[in-house]
Amino acid sequence: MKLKDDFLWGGSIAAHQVEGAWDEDGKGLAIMDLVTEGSYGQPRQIHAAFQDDSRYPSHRGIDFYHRYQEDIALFAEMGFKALRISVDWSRIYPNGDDEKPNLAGIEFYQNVVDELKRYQIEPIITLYHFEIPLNLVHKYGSWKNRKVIDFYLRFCETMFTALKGKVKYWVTFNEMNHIDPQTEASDIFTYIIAGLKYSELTDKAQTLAIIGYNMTLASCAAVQLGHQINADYQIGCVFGIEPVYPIDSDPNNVLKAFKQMDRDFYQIDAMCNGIFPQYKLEEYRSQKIKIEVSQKDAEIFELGKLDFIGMNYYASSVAEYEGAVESKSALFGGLHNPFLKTSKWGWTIDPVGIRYLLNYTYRKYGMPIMITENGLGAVDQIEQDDSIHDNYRIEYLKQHIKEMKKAVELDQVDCVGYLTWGPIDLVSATTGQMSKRYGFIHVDLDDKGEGTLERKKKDSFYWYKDVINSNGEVI
Ligand code: BGP
Repeated sequence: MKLKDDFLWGGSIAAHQVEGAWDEDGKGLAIMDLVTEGSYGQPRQIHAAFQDDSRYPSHRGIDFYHRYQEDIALFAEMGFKALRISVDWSRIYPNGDDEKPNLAGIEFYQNVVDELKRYQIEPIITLYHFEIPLNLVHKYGSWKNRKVIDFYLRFCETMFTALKGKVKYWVTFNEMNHIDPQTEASDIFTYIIAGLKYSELTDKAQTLAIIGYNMTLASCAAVQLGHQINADYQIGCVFGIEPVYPIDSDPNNVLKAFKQMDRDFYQIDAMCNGIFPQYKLEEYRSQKIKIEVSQKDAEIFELGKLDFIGMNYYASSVAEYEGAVESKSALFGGLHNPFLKTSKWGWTIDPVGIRYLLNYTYRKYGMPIMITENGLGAVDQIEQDDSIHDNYRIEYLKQHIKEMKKAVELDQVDCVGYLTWGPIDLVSATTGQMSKRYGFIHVDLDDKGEGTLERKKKDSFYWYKDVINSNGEVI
């Protein structure tokens, strides 16, 4: 098998990390509008109200809201076949529970999509990428409350209808899998995904389980709704998964690694098999967590099966084991894998992991997979002549694309697209920094939020253009 002729090469961005214009044209407040910048090892602060001496990176983003035409022209110059964007829910329903949508918000996304279509770039629309209206958190308690599912579905219906005939690919949620009682939680992680601080949750395990369940249900209901509005819609859900390796060949450690990786898959099981997995309900029962699957819910799971699985891949990790001194995942600089180097932000660099993840997932479900994010956050330097020699980024992407190709060509995995994270420099989700750069296009903006916002092509820009142009033959 070769990469298909219509293989979706491109990139992914998210509204709160690029748009800026946080209070323009009727947009309401969304959760990330109250999160400050942080840095490696220093978490972003989550504020209840704006503080004068603080900076909130989403407010300016990289000003994609006003510069999307310029940015899309640059993506087109690289030959992009697809761009994944997210719709900020708070632009469409400023409070989440409004009676009517904000037409200016809809118009903005229609314009962005039209601009993409002008260049034959396939829009891939994520309906939830860390952007819940703040009012839904304060008034209803976020995803703990099933009413929020109804508000989410109304928002989905508005977008499915508004972009009908223009958009084929949809994503219901980005990385809901990080919310689970079994997964290591931190304030910023639960906040990014659900607008709630982990440390402030009462009955933590029960709450995380309900949020995970409600989001899974919401995703299935959205798939069903989307298919009713247009049977041709291809609707996926995106997961951020790290392959987990055992520390050694002790069978207990191998089993531990398997279990640790597998716990990130229960929602994919539900969405691909059409039934909320029994083993997860048993696990909940054993922990005194109460989750009931009603007959109505069971029907929603059954009728809302995905068309494709989206995978965000950055790093692998090593499973914890009895007696481990360190106890954090590799994403945060935890258990050391002596075979791998890490990025400046402590994320392991593991190209083979992408092949492993693609194989693991495809063998489980036999469903098309799209790599919806992959990339290296690194510090770039601008030379005197304005050039940016980001060969480390090229090297990272090159090795990952090679392994992805092996998964397709040798292992026969049906991988339908490869989107880099941050084809243009943008605000980091976990640290709020600009200096953690992912782009092929440099944006003149620093960690203090200062700069002209001017765009500049890096060496990787020309390299990726050749990759796309040759459909992955010239890497
Ligand atoms: C993924 C998110 C993205 C993006 C990426 C890189 O988990 O879906 O929104 O931010 O991680 O992370 P960061 O921006 O923290 O470097």
